[in-house]
This record gives sequence, C-alpha cells and structure tokens, in this order.
Amino acid sequence: MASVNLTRRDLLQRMAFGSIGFSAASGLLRAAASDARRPNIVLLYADDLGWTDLACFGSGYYETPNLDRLCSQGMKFTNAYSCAANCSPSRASLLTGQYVPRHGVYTVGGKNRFDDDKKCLKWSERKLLAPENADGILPDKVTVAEALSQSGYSCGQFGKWHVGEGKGQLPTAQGFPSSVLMTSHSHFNFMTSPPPPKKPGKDDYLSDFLAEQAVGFVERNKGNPMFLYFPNFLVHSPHESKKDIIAKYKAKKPAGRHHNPVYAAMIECLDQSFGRVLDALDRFGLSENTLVMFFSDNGGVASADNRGLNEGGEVTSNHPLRGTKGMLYEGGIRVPLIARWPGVIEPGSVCDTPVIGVDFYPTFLEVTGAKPPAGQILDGESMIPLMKGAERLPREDIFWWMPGYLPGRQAPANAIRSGDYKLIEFFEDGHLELYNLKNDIGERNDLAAAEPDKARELHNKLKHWREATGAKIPERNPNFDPKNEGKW
Ligand SMILES: [Ca+2]
Repeated sequence: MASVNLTRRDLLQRMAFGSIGFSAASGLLRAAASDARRPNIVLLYADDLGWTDLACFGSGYYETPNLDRLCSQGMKFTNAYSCAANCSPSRASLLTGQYVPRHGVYTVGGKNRFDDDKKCLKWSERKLLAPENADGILPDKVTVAEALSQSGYSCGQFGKWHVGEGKGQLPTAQGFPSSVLMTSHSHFNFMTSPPPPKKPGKDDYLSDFLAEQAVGFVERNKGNPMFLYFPNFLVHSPHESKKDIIAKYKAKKPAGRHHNPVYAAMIECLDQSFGRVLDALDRFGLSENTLVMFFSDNGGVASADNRGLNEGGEVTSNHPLRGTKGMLYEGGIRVPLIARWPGVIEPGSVCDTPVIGVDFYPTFLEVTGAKPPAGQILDGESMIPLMKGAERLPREDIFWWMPGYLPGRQAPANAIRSGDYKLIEFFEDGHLELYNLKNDIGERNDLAAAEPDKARELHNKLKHWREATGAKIPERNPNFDPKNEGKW
C-alpha cells in the first residue's frame, strides 16, 4: 500500500502545480495501482568475467554460492554472448539494443588507444587504418533505461558506466536518475537521489560500497516498479582483493586451469556483493515479481598469443574456449548468463540457444510492457520465449564487429554465428576461418577450405549485415611497411 500512497501523493502534488489535469491523474492513479504488479528487473553485470569463472559454469576452484543458487533457481544460458570482446562496445550495445556499427563504439576511448604502448606497433606502422570510434553512447540514442523510465519505472545504476561522460552522455541523462558513476577505482561522481550517507573510505572495498547503494535503491523503490542496473567493477584489473579471502584460496588446491588466489577472491567478492542484492529482494518480498539476470561484458583475461593459442592462464583460463578478452574467438565473447523469474522460468533449466547482448533491450520491453523507441532500430530478439521453454528464436544469425586493433589480441575483423557454425573474417589479409562449434568449441579445426559453400554462405550474410548496419570497413594504410606484417 505504501507504493500507491506515495504515488498518489506525488500525483496530487503534480495536480496542485497544474502539470497534469484531473482526468489524466485519475488514469495515472489506476496505472499506479496496477504498477504494483509490474515486474521489477535487476541486471547484475560483471566486468571481464569469463565463461567458466563461476562454479555453476564449471570452475572447480572459484566459489560463487550466491550466483550458483540463482542459477539453480532459474535458467542457465550456455551459448550467451557479449556484443563485443571488450567493455565499452559491449555495454553500449546492451544499453542501446544495437549492434556496434550502429552506435559506433567499437573500442575503449579513441581509436588511437595503445598507440603509445611501447610493446605495440603504432597506428602508422599497422596495415589498416581504423575508422573513428565514438567515445560513448550519443545523446540521441534512447537507452533501455530511458524507455523504461518513460514507462514509469524507477531506474538506477551503480558502478561502472564506461559509455561516455560528455554532455548528454552521463547516466543521469541516459535514463538513470539514481546513479553512482564510477569512472575508475578511485573516482566517483555521486548522482544518487538521495545522496549516499558517506563516500567510500580508502579501506572500503568498492563492490561492498556499490552493493550498499544498490540495496538502498531497492529499498527506496520497493513499492514501485524498478530497473536496477548494477555493473560491478569486479573482476576487472587491477587484480587485488581482501586479504582474508586471498588467504583462503592460497590454502586451496587449484582445480583445472584456475589457480590464481587473488582473482578467486575477487570472484568471491563479486558473488557476495550480488548476493546482498538478492538477499534484499528476499527481505523486501520482491523476489517473486522480479526478473534477475546475471551477465558479463566480455570474456575472461587469459594470457595467450595473438592467435588465442599457447595459453598460459596467468589470471584465469577460458578453457575449453580459445583465446581471451579482446578476441572474437569464443574466449573473448562467450560469457555466463543466468535468468531467474519465479513462475515464468523453470528452476534448474538450461538453454543452449545462442543469445547476445542486444537481446536484453527487447527482453526488458516485453517484461515491462514499455514501448520501443520511435525511429531506433533494435537488433535483438526478446529472450522471453526461451525463458518460457521455447527452443528457438525467430533468427538464426548473430554478429560481431571490431574494425580496430587490440594489440596482441585482435586485428580488425568481424564475425557471424549461424546455427552451429561461426565464421570470422580478418580484414588485414581477408582470410576466413570457419568453425563448427557443436563439435569444436575450442575453434581448433578451421573448416573454411573443407566446407567452402558454408563459408561462402556465412560470408555473404556477414557482408549483407555490414551493409544493413552501415559498418565502416578499415582502410589500407599507405604508409604500412611490409616488414611489420602480422606483428600487431
Ligand atoms: Ca570488460
């Protein structure tokens, strides 16, 4: 009842100020009453967490009891992908519902990032010249938070934004009135309404602080429909954590290729901070009417050569997947995804159908009944049919676009997955690699020569997709010195 009273008071105030008339207010009051039943959405978003980095996704070393419980109560997606292999483009696609070429954020910062890195070749020494990179989501894009806000949802984000800090790009301008903007481990801007009782001290662990803010948001909004977006800074570098938890993992026997106690402690802290939000949903009686999703923005940081092979696994390992964060091989883009929605999703269910970051926007529109933005193409498909037990979506193909360099990891390339097959096209020399992921999840057996018809079919689809999305292909560098061939 508190929710309806609050909303009624708000409406009466707005009537008193003349901003809405009585009949409109009556309609809104009825809508407010039904708001009590509109489902909440909580998106728990990890940074750089690899596909096998949760116990429920196969790690025998890392401990993630809260996320394991979420998984057992909901659906585990085994073929879920981020839209990019690195942070900013992946987040921009999730929030805009668009593939990378449409929003233009394909890398972090500008295209010249890493240009001064002594280990790497400068742009002038690389074979291709990358197109300009948008340094964040442009203000004219309607984010999923804006669409939900316009539909009456309270939207809050707490953590790593990373999709622009210019005019009209901050979270408060992109649909999140409640927000803690975190631009680095030490730099906060507080936009929370109300403001937090204190700023984090130097001894506060940041994921605990962010969890506290997220729980506060849940409590403040327990009476009205809300969208909580919690993009945790964990488990991105710098790799550091709480001493007592590190000690616990130092004493624990490594399992498989997972063995780093600091990284293990970071994962446990990630799990704890999300566990605090899940506990809050239980405490306020909200779990039954909330879709909770857990996702990661790109694959895990595993050391490997620039073909994604000869893996050393110094931080983590994405094995059996090939490669690391930054690559279009599976290790860079396949990530854990969990969805829990009591009464809709069967507990303990598993979905093997491919889904991708652009699918969140249409999913959230369907859950909330919010309207799609006028004039903004949404590239994804709602995941709700899968959550209700369907085995397919009305699309076969998903795509990735990376026209720049991530030195040591990725040269300009693009990729398509269609059914069990995946094709990667590398722009430096135009070569194609074709894999059948059903029986070669590690992408070791390139079928491009053995199955030329399939390679051509996927390549044609990829070319059509580039044209449809206005993708700008990197150009030849006239100053390229052939002695630097392949040195990226
Ligand atoms: Ca990331």
